[in-house]
Amino acid sequence: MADAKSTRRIVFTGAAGGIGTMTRPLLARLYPGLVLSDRVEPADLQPHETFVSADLTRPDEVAALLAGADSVIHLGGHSVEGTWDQILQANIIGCYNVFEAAREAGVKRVIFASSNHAIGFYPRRKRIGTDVTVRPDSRYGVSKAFGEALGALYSDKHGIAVTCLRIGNVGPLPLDVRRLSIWISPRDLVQLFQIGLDHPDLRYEIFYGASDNAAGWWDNSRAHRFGYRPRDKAEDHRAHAEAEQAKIGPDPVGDLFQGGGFCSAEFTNDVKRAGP
Ligand code: 15L
Repeated sequence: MADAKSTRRIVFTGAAGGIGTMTRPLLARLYPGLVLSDRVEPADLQPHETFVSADLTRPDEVAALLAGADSVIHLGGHSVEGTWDQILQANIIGCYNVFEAAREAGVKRVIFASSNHAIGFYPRRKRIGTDVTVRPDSRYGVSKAFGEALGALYSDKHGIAVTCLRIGNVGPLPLDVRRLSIWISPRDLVQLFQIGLDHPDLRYEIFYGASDNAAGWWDNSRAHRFGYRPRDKAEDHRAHAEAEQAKIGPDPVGDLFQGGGFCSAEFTNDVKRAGP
């Protein structure tokens, strides 16, 4: 028999995107009440899946989407660097609309997909926790820092349990040497979603979205304290990552910083002044 946990309405924004596509099948098994949302329906929507379209820049559409929701996994938005207007609409206004509609609807939990690009200008040689000052590497990274701040506000002021996941790079394999440090498998990411959706003590947390990576730069002890036990290791795929890296030329700026190419794009500073 389905219990309350499995039937509660959990809204998943950005469901048609890359991360949504990789994690949906795993989540569907755990949470049959999952409602997928995006601007357009995923091409591979399954008969058992529920889909509601919504444009996150439209407060009325977001309010209708979240009516009656228990929790939200908010992945929707622009997932790489973009023009200011793209970032403003999709990631600043869209994110605000989601938190505000969540408050109005009495949503209990929000999981916000932040990104490693909120802290991308930390040098690779530095190990950081989740309590460091943000150092965004792009307008995109700034929008993720904004979402983390918005999450803190809605947690402190309105009592929503908010989990911000500074996601590294999600996929079946680490794509290059940088990703050996920041990679996360889809099933490890789903484990972090589960903590955000179910952990009884959660109020406001930032976790790194990374698997058990020996070359990692991040202290993820907060996630471990909440029970995170990643099952996958980037090192198991080192040969693949190094072979892919050999096809990519050096990036004199990006190679120094955690955010990689997001740091070197549009870069006009002196590298020494920027940090490493
Ligand atoms: C991100 O935040 C992006 O959404 C993703 O497309 C990758 O660029 C990833 O970061 C990364 O840093 O590899």
